[in-house]
Amino acid sequence: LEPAYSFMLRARLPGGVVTPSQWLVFDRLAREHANGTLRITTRQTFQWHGIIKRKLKPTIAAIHDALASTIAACGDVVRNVVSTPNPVETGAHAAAFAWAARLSDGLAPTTRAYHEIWLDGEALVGEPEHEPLYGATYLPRKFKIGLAIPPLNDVDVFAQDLGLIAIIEQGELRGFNVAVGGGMGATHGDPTTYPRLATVIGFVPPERLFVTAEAIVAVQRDWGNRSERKHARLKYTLDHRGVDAFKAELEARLGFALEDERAFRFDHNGDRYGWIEGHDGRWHLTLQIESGRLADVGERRWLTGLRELAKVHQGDFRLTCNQNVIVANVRDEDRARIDEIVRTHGLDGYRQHSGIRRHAVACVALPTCGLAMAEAERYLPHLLDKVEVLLGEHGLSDAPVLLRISGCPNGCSRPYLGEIALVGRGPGRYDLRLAADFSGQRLNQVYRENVDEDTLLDALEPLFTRYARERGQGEHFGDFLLRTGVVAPVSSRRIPAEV
Ligand code: SRM
Ligand code: SF4
Repeated sequence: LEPAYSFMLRARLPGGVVTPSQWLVFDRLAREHANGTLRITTRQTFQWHGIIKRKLKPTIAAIHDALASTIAACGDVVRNVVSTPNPVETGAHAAAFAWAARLSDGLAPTTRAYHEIWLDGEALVGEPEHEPLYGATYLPRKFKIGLAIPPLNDVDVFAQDLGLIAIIEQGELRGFNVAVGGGMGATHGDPTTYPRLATVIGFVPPERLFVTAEAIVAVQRDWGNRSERKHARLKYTLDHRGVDAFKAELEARLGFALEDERAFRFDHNGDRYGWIEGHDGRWHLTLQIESGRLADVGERRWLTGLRELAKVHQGDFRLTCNQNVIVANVRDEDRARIDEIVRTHGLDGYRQHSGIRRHAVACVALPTCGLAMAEAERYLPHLLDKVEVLLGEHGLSDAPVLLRISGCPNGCSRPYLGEIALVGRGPGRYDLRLAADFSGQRLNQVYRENVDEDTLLDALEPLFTRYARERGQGEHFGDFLLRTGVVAPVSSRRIPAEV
């Protein structure tokens, strides 16, 4: 008798776009094949947990029949390309999003093996397949691409191997600043691994974007470290070979030089909750889904609520990199009905949430993640309850503070970009990191190492006291900690996971 192994499946959903009919399929799979929950990830897609082995194939087939896929959602390939989740704000936003979809399609593996194994496709016999970009040995490691449209950095563009910053002038998409070498993952106790922010190396007009992205992936394919997996991401290639050498190689392969980077400014890297109106008069409603977990628990009937929305919604859904969902492209006359479903299923909690709760992100961690050292998603609500008490005592309940928690240093919630971050060390113990900025452009630093909950709350309390008294007008918590010297400034775009 074989043990009842269970698996996690992840869809590939470029830009996080989901149609209502796809939603209904994904929801059914969650209830019939998985653990009764749908999990929105920090890369704008869905995960299903707890799928037992014999249900894997029918689940993948159903995802395929819904015109989605799981191909290249994992592995040493270009992963799900993320894009600002509200691309309909102006016509130029829609054009930028179309580029994200083009990159996702054009840089995906072309293998038919996936179809043969999972979809009962034609058997592959004879000559080995030719992968034009990936070759026989694929990439040294995963490769992540994200596209942001200033002033919103809601994809954390500097955490991507390849970050693209859309430059929109007079309502026209002029092109993209190109940033390379972002990444979060690190290993405790190994200072040769570290989170790193991507470096902007230039600008390309739209018609040169695809070839540039493809060439960047190809240089990493050829230059990336294939003997030490911990150093195989593009960030290490750049630091080992030098950004200038990388750029020179890229331009030599392209046959043209990148233009000088264009000016841009990011305000924040969170989501905008509630309704906003798009350029074409359609409306978009962002709902907060704590840790991205859609489940029915008590008053919160979020899985059912989204299912009911999918039954009536005429537009589409957009998953965000902060694990939330946008009910997008709603006609004005349909808003009341949407609001009613949202209210009756407890999906409007964000209205009452404190500033810190609205900006909290947690990775999955226990019980499903085999790499977790500490709790994250399951611990977040309890931690927030306690931190909120401290903030409330100082009149800071509405202060927007960016909190991120990861169960280990791999950094799936992008914790190194949290103004306050907890990175798991062991059961109930975390590194407390502080003083990233509010827009995903500065890494935080270790403030207390390997501490339990009491110690980290004791460490935060006096900082909240000072922040309440001494902060400047509109000054964010992370900036305040840096200005007042609680955390020392670092000049580098990369810092060891532990200092
Ligand atoms: Fe991640 C591995 C969950 C986004 C860095 N990540 C894992 C695995 C698959 C554990 C494993 O390898 O056994 C986790 C599955 C847990 C579970 O039970 O579901 C996992 N990662 C996630 C998700 C679901 C976190 C979430 O709470 O939403 C995110 C799924 C993204 C997606 O839809 O594709 C997720 N992971 C990220 C991000 C954030 C991002 O991409 O914006 C990062 C940091 C950025 C980066 O890659 O540098 C991230 N995950 C990692 C790493 C460290 C990679 C490294 O370079 O060191 C690992 C471990 C590994 O690859 O060996 C990892
Ligand atoms: Fe698992 Fe670590 Fe990623 Fe959290 S950060 S999901 S614990 S691999």
